[in-house]
Amino acid sequence: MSSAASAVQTPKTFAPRIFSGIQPSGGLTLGNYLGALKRFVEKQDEGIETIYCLVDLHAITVWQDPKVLRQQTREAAAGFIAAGIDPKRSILFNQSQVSAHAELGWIFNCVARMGWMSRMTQWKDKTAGKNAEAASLGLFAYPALMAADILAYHATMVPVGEDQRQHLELTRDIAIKFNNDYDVDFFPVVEPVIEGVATRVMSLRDGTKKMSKSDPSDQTRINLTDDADTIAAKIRKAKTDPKPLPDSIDGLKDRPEARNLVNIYAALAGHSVDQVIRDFAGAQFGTFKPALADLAVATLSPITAEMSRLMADAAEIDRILADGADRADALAQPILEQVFDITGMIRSRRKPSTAFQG
Ligand code: AQP
Repeated sequence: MSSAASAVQTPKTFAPRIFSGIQPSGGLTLGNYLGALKRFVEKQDEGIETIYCLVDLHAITVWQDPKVLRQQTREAAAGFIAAGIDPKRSILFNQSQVSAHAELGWIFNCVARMGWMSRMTQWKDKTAGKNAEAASLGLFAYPALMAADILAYHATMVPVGEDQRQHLELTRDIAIKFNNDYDVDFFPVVEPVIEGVATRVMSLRDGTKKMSKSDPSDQTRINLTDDADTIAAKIRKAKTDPKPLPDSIDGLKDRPEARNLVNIYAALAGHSVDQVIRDFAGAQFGTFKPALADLAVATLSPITAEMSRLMADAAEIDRILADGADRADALAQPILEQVFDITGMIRSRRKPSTAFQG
């Protein structure tokens, strides 16, 4: 611990600011939409400052074909805009265009501890049954980069799905350790925003497994690019049990596939799970699944159509990402400069006006 920075006065309160991201490691899924994207739009519409990032540096922690990655990044940007993110009101950009993420990520690699990282369940899940020695160092260090994504903006709230809860706890630990080590009150301790009935949308083929864009089977998920027939077919073939829907939530206990489809319906309709159970009590899946398919198609089709319209103009998407990156950079760079000051890095190429004043 250094006492050099202890004389420095730093802010104790932080203006509300939201940051969140999605990896362009595949096409966006219904899980990404309900667990994250839909709520990103709600937060934007509440008038809070919102920064949304396509985290391409995270995506390459597992192999990505460069051409496909570029395509998926543009497609994800189109998905955000089609779902309601307004690039004028929110900052929308891809991570690699703002170097502060990687630079602060390195600093946090030096703050986070090996033991913290090795306890991350996502690391364990992604290496389970595989040779962990062959996994990239980036995959192991992923949560430190995620902490940098958030803290480079002094973001205070992070809307995410349930699977990211542990990574956000680690972000809090990193902020607290940095503040303690350098005796400053510099980084906010962020609040996870994990809300709604669809914080964990499950696979259509296994109600105990998360719906994931990198699952080898396309039948496990609904993609935002799926057409109406594909959505209906995937829901029709979704795994269920032979019983009808119960007349109370308790009746969904130990029925993960039924629970998942009811949750998806509730999230798409904007109803409570209770309400859905009331409406469909005693119904067979032969009745419920077509109703769910109609609702999913009605919600997703306009988004899919708008995505494909936007995708026809890659240059316009790149322009939007460049503008977002410029605005993100303007917020992150002064914070990063202060981090360099706090940690004792000489910044003699910099204009004195940007130095850390405490
Ligand atoms: N199934 C899900 N239910 C609810 N929320 C979900 N999210 C992802 N899957 C679900 C939320 O979407 C945001 C972006 O996640 P990500 O793409 O950065 O990484 P992830 O959580 O690892 O998502 P995937 O689809 O499983 O990606 P891959 O397969 O590449 O690892 C996060 O807020 C996440 O909680």
